Amino acid sequence: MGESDLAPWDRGEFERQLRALGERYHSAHPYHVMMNEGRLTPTQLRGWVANRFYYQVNLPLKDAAVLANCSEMAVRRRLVQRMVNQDGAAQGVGGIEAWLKLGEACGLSREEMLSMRDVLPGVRFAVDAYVNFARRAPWQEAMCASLSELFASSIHQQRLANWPRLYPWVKADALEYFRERLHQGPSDVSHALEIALDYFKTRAEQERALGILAFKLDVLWTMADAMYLAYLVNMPPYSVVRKREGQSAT
Ligand code: AHQ
Repeated sequence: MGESDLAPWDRGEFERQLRALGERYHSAHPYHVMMNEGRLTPTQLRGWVANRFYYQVNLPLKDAAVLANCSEMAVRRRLVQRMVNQDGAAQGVGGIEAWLKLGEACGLSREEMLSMRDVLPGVRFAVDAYVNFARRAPWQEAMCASLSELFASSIHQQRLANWPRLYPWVKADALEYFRERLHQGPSDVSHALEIALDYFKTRAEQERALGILAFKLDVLWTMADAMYLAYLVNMPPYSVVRKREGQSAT
């Protein structure tokens, strides 16, 4: 009997199946484990902030792609709000601005982050795969991919709780992005979850939803893999470990 012949999971079991993928969330990746244990050097932390900036600036493009495919006004309204959360309602506010402030507090310049010159090929390919998926998939499938945020609250809480102690050289008020996301994320992800639980009906469709979420978890994991090879293994040619004047590589 193939998957498509199996009876669909009820709503509760379908949600449980989605949440069970959380064990593959990037909080378990060695890069994030080391970050949370205070074991990253300033260069390795800067590398993470500079590379994640590419993910951050692509979130509004991803949400705009979903919006362009979405026929439902109420959902479009939420997608517009997601974009405003990142782009800001005006110059100088919003998630992307908060990420730039985080980078400056870690010793990166705005120009360096905005230039994207630190972005590793593996990070670029993973993020672009996510945006391109959102462009061509049905909007409900693209919303399903955002369900990786089901597992995000703890990783933001860990950063807020630990960075001031583990990375005291990063000004604590620079962690605004994580605070904002803790506030915005849960309603975003519960909205996306309702859409998924309503849209994927048959067992085959539900299994597809699991595959979509697994793809997004792979996007996040692969980003961390690329950073691990470059900034922890120092593997050429992408160990673009920015040697600052007078500083050692670490
Ligand atoms: O800051 C993050 C964010 O705004 C979002 C939106 C959501 C999406 O649409 O895919 N996913 C997401 C995530 C954010 N931060 C990541 C982190 O580790 O700081 C986690 C990431 C996610 O879980 O997908």
